Amino acid sequence: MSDSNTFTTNRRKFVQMAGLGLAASGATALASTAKAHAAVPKPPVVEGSFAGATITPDLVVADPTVLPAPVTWNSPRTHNIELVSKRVVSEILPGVTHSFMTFNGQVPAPMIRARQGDTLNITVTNPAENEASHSIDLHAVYGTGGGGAFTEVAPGESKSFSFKALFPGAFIYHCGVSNMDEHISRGMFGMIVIEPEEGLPEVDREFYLGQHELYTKEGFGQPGEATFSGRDMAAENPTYVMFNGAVAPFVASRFGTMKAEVGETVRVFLVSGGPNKTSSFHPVGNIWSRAWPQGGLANAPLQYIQTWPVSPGSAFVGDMKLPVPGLVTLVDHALSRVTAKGNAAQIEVIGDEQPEILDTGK
Ligand SMILES: [Cu+2]
Repeated sequence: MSDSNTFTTNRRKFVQMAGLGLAASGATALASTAKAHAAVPKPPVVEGSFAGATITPDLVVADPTVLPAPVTWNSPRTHNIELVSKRVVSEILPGVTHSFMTFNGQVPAPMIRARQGDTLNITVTNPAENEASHSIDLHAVYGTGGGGAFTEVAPGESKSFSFKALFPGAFIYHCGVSNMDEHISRGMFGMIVIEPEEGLPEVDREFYLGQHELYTKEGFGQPGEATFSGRDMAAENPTYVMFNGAVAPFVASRFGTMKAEVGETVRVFLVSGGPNKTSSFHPVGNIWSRAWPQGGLANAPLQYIQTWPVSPGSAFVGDMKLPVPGLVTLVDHALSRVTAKGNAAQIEVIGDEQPEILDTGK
């Protein structure tokens, strides 16, 4: 089989699996709304300023519903954040693995959430069994390398530093060693949210996603281990463009959709790891009714934005109203990354049809 045939076959399989064809997504939407709909349980509220979890213990795929609860305190606090570098062999697709580099075993790394004026004590630990050095650069920090200059840890080392969060926003944090582009591509990035003193508008649910691209010597979907390709990274020609370290992770046929109810307002936090590609972040079938471009939480949100470019090394916070049932597919609207490189995640909106808003003709 020639390379181009392999590519076409893999691409067709992926699009079918993700339910992303037009007919397929319509059918899925119908099925989801036709079934009896029990209330969608709210994910557990995680107290504290640092939280994450994976879908299953053997995967790096971060559970998008596990993130720290919104800030409720109104005087400065101190937070202790512990980050441990871990190598994890995780499936990108069934039968295709990659040896990811992570903070705390997940992609994206756990969300850190604090309030403007708080103090954060950051500890980075590199277990002795690792081979590479790591560090952390947080874009919420004033100082050389955002922490990268004083947190580089060789295997067996642990280092700590403290900083005061003087400005609000949603920021990336990432490994900052000399070949950081490779380490980020392979999973070492997450989000730190510093809420403004007055907090953020309340919403019904929050979801946390990280987009990054992976460069491999093997083609898309080739079974076995997908090994890292520095050459393709330098050429900025990714094999996979993913959310949370897997191809189309949050669709019915993989780990399940993210779920919400008709009438709710939900917030999506997206951290764009890159290392090189900008995410043209768009909710198919919805609109960002409030959007904080590049994570600029100090500013008034923009309203009714369709697609926002989220640069590598940046973040986005967007709210959506959910007035009708069906599927909202979150994508990078550079659409070949969806049809051929694995980029998609879906929110399933469950509830009664609202024919005065949308009459689907059925
Ligand atoms: Cu690293």
